[in-house]
Amino acid sequence: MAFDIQKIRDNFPILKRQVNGFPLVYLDNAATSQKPKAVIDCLVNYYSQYNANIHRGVHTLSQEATDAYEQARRKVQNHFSIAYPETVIFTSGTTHGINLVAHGFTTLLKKGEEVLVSAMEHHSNIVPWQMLCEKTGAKLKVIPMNEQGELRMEVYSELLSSKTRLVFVNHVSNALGTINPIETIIQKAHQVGAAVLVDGAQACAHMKPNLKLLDVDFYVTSAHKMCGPTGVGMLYGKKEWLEKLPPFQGGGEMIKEVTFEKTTYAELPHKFEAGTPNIAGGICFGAALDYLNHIGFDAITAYETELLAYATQQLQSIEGLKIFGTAPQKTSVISFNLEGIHPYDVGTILDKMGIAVRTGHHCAQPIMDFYHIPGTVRASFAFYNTKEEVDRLISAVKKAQKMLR
Ligand code: C6P
Repeated sequence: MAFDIQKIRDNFPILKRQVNGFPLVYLDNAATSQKPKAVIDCLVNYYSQYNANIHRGVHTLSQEATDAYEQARRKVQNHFSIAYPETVIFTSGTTHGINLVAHGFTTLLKKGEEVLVSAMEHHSNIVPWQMLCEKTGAKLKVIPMNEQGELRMEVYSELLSSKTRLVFVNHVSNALGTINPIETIIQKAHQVGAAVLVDGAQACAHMKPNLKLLDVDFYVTSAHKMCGPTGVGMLYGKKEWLEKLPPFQGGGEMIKEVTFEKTTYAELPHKFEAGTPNIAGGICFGAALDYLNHIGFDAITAYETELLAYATQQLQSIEGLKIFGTAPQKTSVISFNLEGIHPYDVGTILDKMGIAVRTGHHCAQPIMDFYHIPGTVRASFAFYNTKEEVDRLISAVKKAQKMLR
């Protein structure tokens, strides 16, 4: 499909909205993406045509829902080049996936062993591991970053040792946009026998990771950042790991047999999918992947790269504006501050002009501490944003600067 931006924008009903008397400019895509009609229709169709619980009923609706849910699992499997469908675990999102793995390692990690986390993680990829270390007595060490917002790979190599059991790192930083060299990170970790969990929450809207090639141990992401519904996501784990980890939650669906004396657990993926899942979410995650693949990730990446270059150049031309996160390998995320002005005030004024950005620490406080700032204004672009919208941002930022100085 040729990249026809107007046609693409027409797929997103929300982009026709007015906010505070202005046409909406939605630049908070890293928080959550907007939803195309294909995904909205998928949700409406599920609830109006075949809403039923899955894996349980013999009746037609239940079978239709089960088939659609399992078909969505296959779509996720194919999209991420995963070898076995049962290694795709549906979760409620990235946070759930990370907590599931961290919980599993309470039985596998020992006192004195080490886990490495990068300095640019979202709190979701810090706090569960801190909790794990508290429970097990393992030690958490930090892979530092440099001023540009890149990981210091030479220090990473020094930190790795025979004591390292796990490394967790994001594929893309939500606050800086940095694309981390996860191929090298995974290879080096494997050389010392450590497993790697990659947080792909911010990557999957911009690229299509091939998990087979990456040889990653665990990969987690959220559907809502990639045009899908909220409350659903994916945990991929290598089969041998998922078989080793204990279940995260107990309940219906995850058992083989229950007696008061002993319970045995179901096979993968059900062992990790206790209770009624987000059925509509899972099915329409599949619809979101179909939609993105129809546009094609080569086209998405090329378009977003151009948009990022244009927005960066325009923002840099504003005197007193500083960009945080200047790594050469970046997705279309720009964090910035205006000298002497609090990011919250900038965000509030932009909203008055119909422009949605995120302000604050972006659930990545260690990054803000590194730069000695309370937070940033973050403009995050998707393939449905335009150069005209960048221009609206630039003129609004200039206006805010004048008003607040
Ligand atoms: N970041 C942002 O505005 P959930 O909430 O589970 O779908 O995703 C959590 C998460 C984990 N890792 C990274 C790198 C993330 O960016 C996020 C979510 C949003 O940056 C909301 S805080």
